[in-house]
Amino acid sequence: MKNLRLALTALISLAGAPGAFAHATLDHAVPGVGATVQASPSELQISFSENVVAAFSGATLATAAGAVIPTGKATVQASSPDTLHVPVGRKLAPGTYVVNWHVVSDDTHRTSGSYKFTIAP
Ligand SMILES: [Cu+2]
Repeated sequence: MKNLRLALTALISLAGAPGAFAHATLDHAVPGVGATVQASPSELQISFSENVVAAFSGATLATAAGAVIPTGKATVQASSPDTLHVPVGRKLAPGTYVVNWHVVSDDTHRTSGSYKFTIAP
């Protein structure tokens, strides 16, 4: 195990990423975690404690009743590598929505979780 950790540390150092071995946990989001907003968002912005790998990360959106809302491919911008951008496929009606996210962080660890937000014009 020690050799594996050393090998991973070397790989991550080569990739130029921070060497921290912390899992990516949810830091904040837009719309906010548990927040009530007036307008339907055109995208979800989900920020983590670590940088995330877009190719292995994403989020699904559903109504409180479980109806899935189409979302686009998650992207990460170079200027904010800890933030996932997930396009929302259509205008959302008033109500409460559930975001289920999953990410792979720079340290190759996978984490997931969920949060809600409400639209109330
Ligand atoms: Cu980790």
